[in-house]
Amino acid sequence: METIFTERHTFRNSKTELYGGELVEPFERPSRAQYIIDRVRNAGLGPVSEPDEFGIEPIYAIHDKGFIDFLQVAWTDWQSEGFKGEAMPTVWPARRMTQRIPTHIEGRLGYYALAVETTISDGTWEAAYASAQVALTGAQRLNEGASAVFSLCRPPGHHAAIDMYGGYCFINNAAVAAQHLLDTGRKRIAILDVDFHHGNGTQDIFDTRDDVLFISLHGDPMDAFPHFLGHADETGNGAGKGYTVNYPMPPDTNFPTWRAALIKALAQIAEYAPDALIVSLGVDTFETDPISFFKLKSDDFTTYGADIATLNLPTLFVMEGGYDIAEIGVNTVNVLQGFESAS
Ligand code: OKP
Ligand code: ZN
Repeated sequence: METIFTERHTFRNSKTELYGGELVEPFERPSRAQYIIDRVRNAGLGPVSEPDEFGIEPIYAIHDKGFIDFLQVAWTDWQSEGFKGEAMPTVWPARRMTQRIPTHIEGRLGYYALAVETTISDGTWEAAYASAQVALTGAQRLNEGASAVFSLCRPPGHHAAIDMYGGYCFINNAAVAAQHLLDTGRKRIAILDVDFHHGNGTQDIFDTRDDVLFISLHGDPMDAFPHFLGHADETGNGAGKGYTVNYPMPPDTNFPTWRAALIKALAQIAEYAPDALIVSLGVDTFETDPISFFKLKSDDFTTYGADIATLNLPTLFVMEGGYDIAEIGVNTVNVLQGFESAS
């Protein structure tokens, strides 16, 4: 399987994350991608290629223009205020307040942020943009006839909504890739999100659409980030009714329980009969992940990679989360090798 990767992910190197009331080194850090690419190479998964250039239009095709233009200037606008730390909001358009977009950078940060842990810092836009190009290149490889591709995206994307960033995400890489596949001739795409966290951004983007089936397995939002989306009764709206499926699961969920949800999800994807599958691949379901609460073991990732292969669909794996950094490479490549061994 080919991997698409660029060192430009290192432009995203924020120094701070607000966690437990303290500013700590971010869990989402450059060494994550380094561990994954090292394992891809050492395991002999296949060739590693640089992304091609698709420009900004495929990003505007998914996200609000004002939001994307904000991301490009947020860091310089923040610096112009003379602030010493990295950019983060302190105020939100909360219940019964207006949804007008303020002029001041602090107001715009609150308008476009869905969470405060994720700072905007020097190079954030450049890395997020490159990450989207990595996803687009993977999608284009499917168009060129590849049966499976790994887009090693960083920063991740599945929390990025139409006009909101947060949860370490800025541009929704999986959604941008899905739209590219639709715009180049495919009729139906399924997105299977196996990251520990609910893919609220992807759900938001495709909520009212029937050309993308979105299925997510994740920690119950009553107990886990993003807390305000991902309940089982969210099934899509309008034309999209029935094309969003959520499997929230409680703390300490083990592999047999998780896999039972996966098997249901795979049956629903088969029933939908998409032209391609995108897997939002987060390995923060691992038992020792520092910010998650599922109990998957390294071998389980191999097993479920093989399960996904039974769909026999052109498949694009898009990297999302995973924060037990020492094991992130092994767990990620286990999914891809499990998939290949069953293909
Ligand atoms: C991004 B991705 C835990 C706080 C978690 C943000 C998590 C973002 C996860 N107490 N804060 O889905 O892996
Ligand atoms: Zn996650």
